[in-house]
Amino acid sequence: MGLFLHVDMDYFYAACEEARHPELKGKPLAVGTQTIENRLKGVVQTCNYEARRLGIHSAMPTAMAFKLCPTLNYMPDDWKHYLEMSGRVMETIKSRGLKTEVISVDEAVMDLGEMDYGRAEELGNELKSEISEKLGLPCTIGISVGKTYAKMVCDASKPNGLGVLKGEDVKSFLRDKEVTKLLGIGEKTAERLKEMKITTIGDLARAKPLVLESRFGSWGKEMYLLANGIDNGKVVENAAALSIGRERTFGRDTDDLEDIGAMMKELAHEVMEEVGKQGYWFKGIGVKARYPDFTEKIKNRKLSNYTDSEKLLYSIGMELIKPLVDERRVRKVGIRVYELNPKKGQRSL
Ligand code: TTP
Ligand code: MG
Repeated sequence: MGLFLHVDMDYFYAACEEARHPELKGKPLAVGTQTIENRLKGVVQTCNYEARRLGIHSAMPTAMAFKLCPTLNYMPDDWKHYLEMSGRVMETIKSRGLKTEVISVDEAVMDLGEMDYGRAEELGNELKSEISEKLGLPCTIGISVGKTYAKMVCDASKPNGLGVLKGEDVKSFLRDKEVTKLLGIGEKTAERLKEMKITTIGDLARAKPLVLESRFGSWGKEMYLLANGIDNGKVVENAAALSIGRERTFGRDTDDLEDIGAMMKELAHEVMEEVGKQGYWFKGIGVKARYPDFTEKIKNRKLSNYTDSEKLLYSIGMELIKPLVDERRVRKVGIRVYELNPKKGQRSL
């Protein structure tokens, strides 16, 4: 089995703020959805580890965060800056010329092929120092025999760590963890598994694959294999580069179509700013709704022709999102464009 290397930036938005405002380092800091003046009305997007030690975390109302830490340092979301930093991080990671998938603004995974553990660890350390020296940002790296395991060992090594999980250790690493720690298993699936007396990944590994398949379809078989140390996940090159999107959390959960419309308008505008800057036509439109229980639904539509119309993006985005919020509160919405085609004379993909 080949090796995979997963990179996840530590407390990313807040780390970007620390990098350009070093005086913020070493003290609790949160980045939130609202301006400084309205800081008590929003939610925490992320916070540094000093703040986490006080119990503050992503998605917590900022009012609560300030209760936990009245001297909390606060910065308003500056996504343009974080996106720019993200681009520079990804450039550094891709500079090795290995097959790389950008997973989110602060996460990427690389296929290391037949590289051995020693060389993989060396590469991990090189990337960590390069990202730290060039950009002043900390990150954590996980290396393992599967895409999922590399991410899991990365999570387990945070912050500022480098974890290597060898093939022979995967099963014992997984055994006592709760099923929700296995990527893709959310609260709902966990509950259904619990009814089958499966609570740990070890339980899942011992379950009957046919029973799992009958309950959960092909995903049932996949989770059984994952629990048994078999990870068939592939690195899909440039997945994120092929779409441009924005998503944002509401100050409080809402099912008000007016609020949602206003947010979608803002997000569509931001997407088009970026699309315009990079010079693309687009053909695909996708929306996403995240609910208070952190489950998500997405909807996509392919247009018959390429376009660069913000108005069209917004109106189709609204059409797609409406059924997703029908009588359900949402915590976060997102909109993205894909199937991009570079305009003439501008930079190509
Ligand atoms: P994460 O990688 O989940 O979190 P993080 O990088 O802040 O912290 P760490 O990885 O060390 O645990 O998310 C990346 C960025 O995405 C995060 O910096 C801010 C943003 N984000 C939100 O805006 N809202 C959220 O609820 C979460 C979880 C993240
Ligand atoms: Mg992160």
